[in-house]
Amino acid sequence: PSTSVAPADFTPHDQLLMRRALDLAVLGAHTARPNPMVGCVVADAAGRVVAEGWHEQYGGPHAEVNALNRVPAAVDLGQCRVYVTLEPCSHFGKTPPCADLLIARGVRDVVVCNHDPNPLVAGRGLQKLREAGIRVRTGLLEAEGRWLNRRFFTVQEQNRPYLILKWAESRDGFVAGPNAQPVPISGPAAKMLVHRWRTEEQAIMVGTRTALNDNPQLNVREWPGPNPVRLVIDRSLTLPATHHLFDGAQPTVVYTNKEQPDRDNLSFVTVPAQQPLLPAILDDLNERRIQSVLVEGGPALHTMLLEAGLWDEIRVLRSQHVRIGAGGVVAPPLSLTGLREHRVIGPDELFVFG
Ligand code: AOF
Ligand code: ZN
Repeated sequence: PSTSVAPADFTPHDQLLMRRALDLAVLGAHTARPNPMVGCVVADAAGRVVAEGWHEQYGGPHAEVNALNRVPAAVDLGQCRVYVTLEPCSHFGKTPPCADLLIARGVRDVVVCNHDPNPLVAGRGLQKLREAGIRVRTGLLEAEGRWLNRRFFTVQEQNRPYLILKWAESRDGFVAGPNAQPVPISGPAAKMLVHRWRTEEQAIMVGTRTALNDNPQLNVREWPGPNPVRLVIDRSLTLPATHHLFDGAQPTVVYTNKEQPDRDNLSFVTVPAQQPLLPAILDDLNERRIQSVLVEGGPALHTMLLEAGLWDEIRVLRSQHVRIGAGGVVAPPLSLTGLREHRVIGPDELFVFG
């Protein structure tokens, strides 16, 4: 992410402490969702950290609560500054408002990274603090915070999950061989990375042809972390029931034109043939509170999403040594703009756009 310029009234030490709060927030990566990742640091008048906390668990205490609970009794909170990566909440949700807690505990100085777009908060937390006479400053490392919680912000602001398109292509730009024959493309390090990506998103999606040709498991094997929910499009229910996707090993949602009763870990969502498929899928994912989807292909699904402008990030792994040759399945077209990251991973290159 581009480094946001700190407004003039923030010192390098303020930045350091907010960076620490962002690092703490990340510790909730797999467990806070669909809530945002939030970190909080309490520093004394000399700028020394006296307590830290983060939002560890969905439904559990917020970052501020965890941090304030760890402040030693001898510390005067009126002399401290609280750094929190998200606007303290103002609502009674699963927990009482953090703004009220900060006020009650006598905090006088708060620095915030991002505003909370949640309509239940949306500025009211900051307002509460200011009305209590607390010094409140916002926007420190704003770009970093938005990047960290890009899934949460996308859902709140666009009412759809954050969409990551991922594919691996050969040196000559193919994703599969002639007749859609699966061809191993990425090396072991890139494969490990893809499994890590699977732990980071709530769902993973494939189109019909990929499901049919590759018989993918879409689970996490090479990295510690949770399995994503599997999503597959199978309009006329022609995929073989013996394929891994239907093994019941992981929650799986099938989008189809047909009516089909749910069975263990397998839900069928009927989208009538005349109804646009993508909006129906995104609405369903919203209802399931799925904030992000890793779309692992194939090119037909990717192209459909690209043409609809429905994507936030594209991650391409390009092999430097696998050549498929004429007649393969061509990778989706990619204009080489908006390159955010380029990395070498063993025999593969990673290009991230978005
Ligand atoms: C904070 N600090 O650490 C977090 C906040 O259902 P609840 O009560 O847990 O509220 C969830 C909402 O609270 C979430 O959607 C977001 O707006 C805010 N998250 N706020 O003050 C935190 N995680
Ligand atoms: Zn809160």
